Amino acid sequence: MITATTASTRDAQVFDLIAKEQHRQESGIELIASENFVSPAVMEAAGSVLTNKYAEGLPGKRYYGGCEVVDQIEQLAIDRVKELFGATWANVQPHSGANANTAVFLACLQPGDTILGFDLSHGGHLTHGSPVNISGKYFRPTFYGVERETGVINYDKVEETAMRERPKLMICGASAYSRDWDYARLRAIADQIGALLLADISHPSGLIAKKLLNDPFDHCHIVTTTTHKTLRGPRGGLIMMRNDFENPFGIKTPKGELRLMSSLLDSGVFPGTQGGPLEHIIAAKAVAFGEALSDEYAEYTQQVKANAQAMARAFVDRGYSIISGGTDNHLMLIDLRTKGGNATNLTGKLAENTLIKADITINKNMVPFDDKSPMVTSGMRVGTAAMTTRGMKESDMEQIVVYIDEVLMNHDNDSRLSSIKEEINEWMKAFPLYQG
Ligand code: DSN
Repeated sequence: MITATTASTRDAQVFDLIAKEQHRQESGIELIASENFVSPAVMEAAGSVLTNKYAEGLPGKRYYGGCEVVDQIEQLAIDRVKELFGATWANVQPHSGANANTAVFLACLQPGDTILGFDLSHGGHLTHGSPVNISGKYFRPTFYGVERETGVINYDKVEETAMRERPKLMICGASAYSRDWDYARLRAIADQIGALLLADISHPSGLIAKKLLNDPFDHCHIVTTTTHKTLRGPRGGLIMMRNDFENPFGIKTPKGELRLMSSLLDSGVFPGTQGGPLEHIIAAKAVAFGEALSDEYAEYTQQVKANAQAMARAFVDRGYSIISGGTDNHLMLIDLRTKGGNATNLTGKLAENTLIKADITINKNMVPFDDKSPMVTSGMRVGTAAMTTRGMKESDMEQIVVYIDEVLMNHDNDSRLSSIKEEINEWMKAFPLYQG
């Protein structure tokens, strides 16, 4: 029998550290654009007995017995996410966004095939062809980027690159791009060269679900996302399609029929790139998708967007330069070189290391055409998903920018930084995270 943990049998080393992390999350300002805070129900499902179960396969088609209950849970997650995005097919098993993308590559590409993605140094993602990732090692990566003058993607240039490079798969989506995407234009480009189009909507997926941004599903053959950013679920990934279709690669079933893309993608996840699905995390995804179907979540996403716009205005008012001049979604990328000139010598690294002293968490980020290395950078990326979950509104975003500016302008004044930290810790008590 496994007995319940008591105060005396508890693994203090681990649980004291978890308590410290909870305190860190509760007492600081969290602006990492890819982070959010999940509900207690999501955490309860993620910490449930479902972690004990092996369930390789799909609902109704498993390689293990005893899957009657997890089948129902996984089916619930699939049904809810299909309703949320208006999709007709979903695989909720990818352990992460990176795994979701790798499964798509395995389903659609052969080693050496050409892919075209958004340049990482312009705001793209590691898994869209970076030479240090499997996507750039096993395939031939080519890239498009933003214009130096505007910070915005020029779709005519994307077309030129696609026509020249003839990728088999085009990828749109980013981790640091604050503007919406023209999915219809990208599909028109993909159709000219017979490429498949993948949208990785990991960052703005919550805003897309609530129709606050363009809908990729009618234009992109395949859509991937993480579940833990604006979608506010447990850490994980998923793959979806609105319209399934026969694979263009001639891969047939034993009966000689062309396999559907959904079947290739399912195989890309398991057995292609993963083993047993994390049914506890899939249950937590189901809970989060249920929450995301609510009116309350729709209001939350509207507030995320309104907060990002208020924050962008506040940065501009204080002399900071935002790449592309503003934001359509939940995040923005700030070029620190324009603030304070050489007198402050601000870099992303200095900003990240100084802001954390005041309990403000951001990440340093390359800006397009950056003259500094990825470990230093000229930029910082911030997003509003997490602080909006804590109940913050537009005026709070302005206050956050006041604090950030104050910290950066006093980066060599430790006593000023520690008094700002105290003020912030006190202020955060007005936005409780996990009551009780
Ligand atoms: N690490 C995520 C982000 O911060 O955007 C992307 O994988």
